[in-house]
Amino acid sequence: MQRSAVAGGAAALASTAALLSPRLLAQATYTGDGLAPGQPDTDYKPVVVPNGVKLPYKIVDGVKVFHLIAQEVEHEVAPGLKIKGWGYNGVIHGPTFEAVEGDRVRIYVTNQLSEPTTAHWHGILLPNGMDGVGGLTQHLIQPDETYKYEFVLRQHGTFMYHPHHDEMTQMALGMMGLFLIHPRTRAENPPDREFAIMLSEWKIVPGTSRPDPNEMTEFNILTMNAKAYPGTDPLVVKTGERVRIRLGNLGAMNHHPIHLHGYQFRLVETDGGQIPESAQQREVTILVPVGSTRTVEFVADAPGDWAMHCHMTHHVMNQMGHGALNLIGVDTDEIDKKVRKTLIPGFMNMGADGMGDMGAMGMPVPQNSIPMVGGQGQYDPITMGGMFTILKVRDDLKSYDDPGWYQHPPGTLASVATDSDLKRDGIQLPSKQTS
Ligand SMILES: [Cu+2]
Repeated sequence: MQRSAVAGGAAALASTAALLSPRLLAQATYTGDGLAPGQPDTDYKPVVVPNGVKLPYKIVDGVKVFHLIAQEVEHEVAPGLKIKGWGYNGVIHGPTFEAVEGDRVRIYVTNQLSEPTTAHWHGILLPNGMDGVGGLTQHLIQPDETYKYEFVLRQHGTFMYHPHHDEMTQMALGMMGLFLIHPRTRAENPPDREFAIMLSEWKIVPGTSRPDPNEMTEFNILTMNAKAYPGTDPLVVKTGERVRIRLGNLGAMNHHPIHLHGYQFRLVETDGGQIPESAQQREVTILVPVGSTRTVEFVADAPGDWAMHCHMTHHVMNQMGHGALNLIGVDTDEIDKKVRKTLIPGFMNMGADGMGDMGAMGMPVPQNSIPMVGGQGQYDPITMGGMFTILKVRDDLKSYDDPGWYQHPPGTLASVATDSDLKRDGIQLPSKQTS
């Protein structure tokens, strides 16, 4: 069907077809050559990808032309930890595609790896031969070869891309990216600030730099856009702005329940499309399953520094928190002395009083590794690392650069209880526990 054929009578067909099949709707709307290339700022407001970059494109005869180059990339996961991974165009994860429904895209993929690869456009409705499944729908892209993919974007939403050859290795080393498609018609009530975050997980043995693709269960680096806290950039918004956060998960094994403090958000979209407003559920945590995207929206009406993180507690720790002995409640002085004397000079056990002190004590860690917990907060160390970031909402912002820590108005900050507080409210303190 050509464009001219759908201009008139397709609306009625489309509305009933949509109930039966989004593909029918898509085909009724955008087939043939595609529409005029959608333009940033005119047809859409670009999405912010914290710590990430967009893939540039040029327009050739009405087609958006992109070029992905698969290659080895050195990447800093957080200060102190650099890895030798695989990515695209010099970055891990790969750069984010941003386009508009109806665009015709032509994507060149050059393979600079030491093994074959392919590119799969995850969640995108396209001709079978463009689907990028090595062996099944195409030949492998051999080292130094360049392949060409071309299709019309028939939908909008949050999608992803990744190799579909030796997935276990290539994705474990970082090869994945986001593919954002804006609606052709701008929404009536568009978000003021839009963010996109890819969730992933890695096994990187402390002191090494090559992610281990053989790991099945014990991932020790959990990332948002390939950064572990304190490497993650904050999401900065002005009070009152409508915020949309697009989350994708291409980790190997784990689903991630992403929790935002201070707000209820609405689940507005999955990779299966928009959710009608009447069906949008309010949540404070959204599970992002492997191979899926979830998009949430809220109005940022509460200023502050609000944590946003995976709620699996082992996913907000960095390398050194995993595999330690459980010594909580044990008097470890004697153990320390004996081990120091006989086995390891300078040995220091970890965690007899809980593990909250492990970020603060400047504990030595192996070269090229990061401590278990995150960074220094405004008041004390933040005992979360990994899949953790901060939503910073401020009344007065001159730019969207990191505004620093939130200054809590008087009377709105938790503080130590005074004797007169305790007396006034009749709080009896228990006698100190002895262990
Ligand atoms: Cu998680």
